[in-house]
Amino acid sequence: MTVEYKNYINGKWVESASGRTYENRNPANADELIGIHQRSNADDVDRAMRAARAAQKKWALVPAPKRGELMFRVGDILKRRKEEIARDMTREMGKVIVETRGDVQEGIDMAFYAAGEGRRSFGQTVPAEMPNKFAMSVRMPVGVVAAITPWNFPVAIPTWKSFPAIVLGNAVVIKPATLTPLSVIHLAEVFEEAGLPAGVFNVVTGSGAEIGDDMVTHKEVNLISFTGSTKIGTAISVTAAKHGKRVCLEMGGKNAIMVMDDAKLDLALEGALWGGFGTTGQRCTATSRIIVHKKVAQEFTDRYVTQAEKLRLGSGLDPNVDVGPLVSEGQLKTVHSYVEIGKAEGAELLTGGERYTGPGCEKGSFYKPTIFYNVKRDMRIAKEEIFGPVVSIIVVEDLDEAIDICNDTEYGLSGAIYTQDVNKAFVAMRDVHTGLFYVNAPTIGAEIQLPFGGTKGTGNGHREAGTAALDVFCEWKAVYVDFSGKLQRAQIDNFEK
Ligand code: UN1
Repeated sequence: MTVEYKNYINGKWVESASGRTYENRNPANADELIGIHQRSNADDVDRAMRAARAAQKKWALVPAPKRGELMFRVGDILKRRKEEIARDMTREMGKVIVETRGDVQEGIDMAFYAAGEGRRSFGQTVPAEMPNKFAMSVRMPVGVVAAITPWNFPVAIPTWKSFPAIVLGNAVVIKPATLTPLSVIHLAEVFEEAGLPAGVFNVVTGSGAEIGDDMVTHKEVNLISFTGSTKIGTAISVTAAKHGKRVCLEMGGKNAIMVMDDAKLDLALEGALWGGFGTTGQRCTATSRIIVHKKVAQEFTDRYVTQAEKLRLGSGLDPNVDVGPLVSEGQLKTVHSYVEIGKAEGAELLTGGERYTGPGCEKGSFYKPTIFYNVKRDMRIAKEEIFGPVVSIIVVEDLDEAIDICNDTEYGLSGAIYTQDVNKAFVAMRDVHTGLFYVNAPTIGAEIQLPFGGTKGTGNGHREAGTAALDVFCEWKAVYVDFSGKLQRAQIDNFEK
């Protein structure tokens, strides 16, 4: 029997105001209906936002260590439910089970990390310039956070946005990606079991086209935290500016691995395989360009193609499968259109470049791991985010050219170098203009205790995770306490004679 999942508003599971719903199907098998979800409209968003505002006022008064304790419980419950949530995630978005387990694990890590902030959330105390005066800064919650999250990390990214926000005294209304609502429904169940007060975490499912604007412009919203495409993020930024809302954006990437002539090739190949085809290439951090030194280009490429062709495609629930389907038919069309563009631009298609319909994959959105060679820096496949299993190999003369090409994109999320030369590694670390950088590891694999995000078109200067998250989800308040019993004029009374 098909389960109908509800919205979660003010601690209650409720139908959408319009009563409309939509289907959630398995991208590995279009015949499999996973569940029915609410198709929300502006009224649902309004209810959720008002509930969040009322709840936030009380939640902010709960001592932060208590809020942190609740987050420890959330982490424990997620640990207990890890396998079940991972399996549902594989069913709704396709990536292989080891990866969906990793996705939930990233949420568990974030729960324990954010929980600790309940007893930290450091501010500053500084000397005051007047006698008998005290100066300090304290962190204040921002208020109501509207989180708009993508389908590629259906648990991890919602936890990056909601866990620190909640420990820091905010309330959250989240709209998960249309394609992956179930993972966020599970998060709401976890919060419910952990005993989070009603209204602090709310889920409104539905399409961005229908409720995206309401999520951004609602009068109760103080901050919008968005992860998704640069096109939508930019539009959100413009709308938010008009409505005076704070915005934290994580958008696209066009990440490169640079393979130098002294690199350990086995290691670089393994990294390029994982970075390029892990999550079927659907990570913001995915390796979509390999910039390889001419001396090793041929050997690297030959071996890369051989290894890519050995990857096993199929249902992500099968433990022998390496690469799951793309998330949807729409995504498959986009990916394929880029393959056509690459061919038309004159890049050499070495492998892949077409849908895969092998045994067990007839009814899914599978696409063969695809490698282009002889890609030039100004080709569209070298510049635009594809978000699929398509890797472009660019051959270079030396490190300088590699770094130059690595930086020659409108994005700045992640970069990597494979080399045994510490000097080259440090030069690249300094000169590659990205928010994440890896030495002898691929472009994917960030850990939650460091800031996550990128430069240029990838973001708007903010970072998620790590201590950087505190600055997104808090306002600073500078507090001066004058215990002199008289008026002391700053910058004047301590200098005027
Ligand atoms: C994303 O690609 O949207 O660093 C997030 C990584 C993961 C997170 C990726 N920890 O690849």
